Amino acid sequence: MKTQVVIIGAGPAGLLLGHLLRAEGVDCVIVERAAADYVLGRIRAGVLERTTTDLLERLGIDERLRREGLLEEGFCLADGERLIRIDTYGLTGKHVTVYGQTEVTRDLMEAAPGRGLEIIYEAADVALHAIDSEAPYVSFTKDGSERRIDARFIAGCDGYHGPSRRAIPASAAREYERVYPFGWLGILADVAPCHDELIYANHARGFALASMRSRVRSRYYIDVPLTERVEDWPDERLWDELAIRLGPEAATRISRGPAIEKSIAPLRSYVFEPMRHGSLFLAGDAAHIVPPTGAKGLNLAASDVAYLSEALTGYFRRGDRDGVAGFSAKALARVWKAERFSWSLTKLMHRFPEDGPFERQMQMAELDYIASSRAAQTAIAENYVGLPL
Ligand code: RFL
Ligand code: PHB
Repeated sequence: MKTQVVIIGAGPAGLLLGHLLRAEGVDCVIVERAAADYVLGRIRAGVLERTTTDLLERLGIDERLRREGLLEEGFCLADGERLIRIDTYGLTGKHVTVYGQTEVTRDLMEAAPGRGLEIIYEAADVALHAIDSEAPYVSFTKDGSERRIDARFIAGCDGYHGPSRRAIPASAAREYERVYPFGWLGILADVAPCHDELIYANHARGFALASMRSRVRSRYYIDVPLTERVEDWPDERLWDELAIRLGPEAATRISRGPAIEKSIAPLRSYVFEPMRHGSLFLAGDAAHIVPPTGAKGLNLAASDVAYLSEALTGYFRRGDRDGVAGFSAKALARVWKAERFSWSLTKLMHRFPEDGPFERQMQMAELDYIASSRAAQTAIAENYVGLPL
């Protein structure tokens, strides 16, 4: 089999890239290790930037998003007692949209057949070959038989654990990493959210986030040491802890219910440079990870593939090699700014084991400053709604 671009991974990055390329008449095939249902079962991101929703609108895959997505005009930071509202819409003129990654993925999957986007699920032993040449190929096993797809380019959209990044020789790359000493324990429940906007709280006992998927489905998180397990947190213990950390105002409005999903995700900042090697491009979590505190991971995957589809379209439609050559630098400039924002919000809102009373006072002073400064609120708001492409 031969195509123009083989995309590895059918997460948000791979699916969006596939649709963007098909919309421009570029041939591509997506090869995914997991089954479609498994991909849909992962509960992850919940907040979409305008850049991401604009892409879905451009593709015309936004009908359900417009109907079911919740337009958020602001969010809150909490210091254990009060809520500090960041009026993102008033400060930037932009909303973010609450619409789960699961729903984005489902919409992109369902639109694929009608747009000539082929997705091969349950592909085992996916391997990349000849990425230094102009004729790379991908091999895999499907239903017991060996298969091979030849292409001009490979797009590695296979997340943090996929094979694409590892195909790049270490001598040609540089990695930057910060691993955090805690994880986020998340709970999804069919209860009304405690507040109509998200609340990120820094309480003396630790971090908490009140988020949602809809007006009847809530998503909450607390930070926990990496030694803890989900079994250590029966629902009632988790609801009690959330009520304390989110502060008195939110606590009175928390509705409790059984967990539909509960899991612990480790936090990491990670950047791999460059995002292109020969005929291989990396996009999304394959190239970088942010801690979830700024809600940037999925949105960065979307901006990466917006840049990449532009570069690849230029190459195939106009023979333009500059876009391809400039992709990595362009994408990384935006990635590093999102890394900075996610890292600084993580530092502001979490307690680190090495922190003492001084660091706690610094966090409280910074929150107090944010509460009183329109300039500080604007800086947070413009990063939260997403920097321009
Ligand atoms: P994904 O979603 O990991 O998809 C990669 C796909 O590649 C497949 N794959 C392979 N395919 C073929 N062969 C192989 N050998 C393969 N190995 C892997 C995988 O099966 C998978 O289908 O990466 P992608 O597309 O780059 O998307 C990135 C986002 O998923 C991620 O950044 C976000 O979920 C991060 N994130 C959030 N991002 C936001 O923008 N806003 C949020 O509110 C937000 N909240 C979150 C988050 C991530 C979280 N966790 C669990 C890490 C909250 C949490 C708790
Ligand atoms: C979520 O709803 O899962 C969510 C929201 C905001 C974040 C991270 C996760 O910053």
